[in-house]
Amino acid sequence: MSGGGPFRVTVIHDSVDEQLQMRIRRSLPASDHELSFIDSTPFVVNRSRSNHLPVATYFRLFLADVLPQCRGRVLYLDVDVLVRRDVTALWDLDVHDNALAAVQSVHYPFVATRGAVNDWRKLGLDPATRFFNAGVMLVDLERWRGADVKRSALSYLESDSLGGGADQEALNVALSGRWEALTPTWNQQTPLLSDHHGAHLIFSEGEIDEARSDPAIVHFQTRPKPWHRGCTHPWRQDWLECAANVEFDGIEGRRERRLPAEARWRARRAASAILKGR
Ligand SMILES: [Mn+2]
Repeated sequence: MSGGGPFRVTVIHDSVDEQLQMRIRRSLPASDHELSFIDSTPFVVNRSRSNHLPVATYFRLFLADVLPQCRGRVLYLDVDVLVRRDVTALWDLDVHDNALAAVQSVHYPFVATRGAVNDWRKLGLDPATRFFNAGVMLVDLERWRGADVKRSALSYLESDSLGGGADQEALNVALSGRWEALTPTWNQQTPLLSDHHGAHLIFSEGEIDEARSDPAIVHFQTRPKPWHRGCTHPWRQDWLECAANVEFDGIEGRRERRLPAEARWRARRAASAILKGR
């Protein structure tokens, strides 16, 4: 992360042990940023019923519970992002009466897009309701708590309407279009990089140019991720340059799990989440 601050950074996780936390701390530049790690499993254990969702699926929904003393705004970031610009500019944006600001999804721009919200009609949603990508979210905690976003999203996650979009789908249904749209530079999604995925249907030429050439936040959405061999993402080199300054060896060229191994790994995670829930 460059510039701005001081920031209070909280890592929400379920498996970062103390040794790894120390290495991450030692990797950070000396600054007055405050870093803490919160294992969020306890917030979630009674949640993963029989819907086979890994516990980490729920973490985003509990962000206001993880920071109970926090008022004002927080910026939620996925782990697969590269922040290239001072994010304090985001804090000053007017989000009007909304609990959340985010960037419209390129893969799923509207609730009626295939794979976004299957039951949009049953749920009474306008098919043109915009759908956001939840990898970067600026959240107004007071409004988030006031609007009970977590509870609506949780009840959707446990309903029969849930498709394949997990917590991102649940948040979009809970807010049903009541979120502030950010320009795509704050969440450069991978399909923005080519002309063939419909980005021009939802963003202006100027917004797309900026997000492609000098993005504030790059979101490595698709596999292979930049730490995998064979990644050809145009911002991979920038990611590697950042990674070269941290205390991790051999970060470049990790072998990507083959699909069956990936499926087994996910199944194990899901299984352990269900066991913990009992
Ligand atoms: Mn992501």
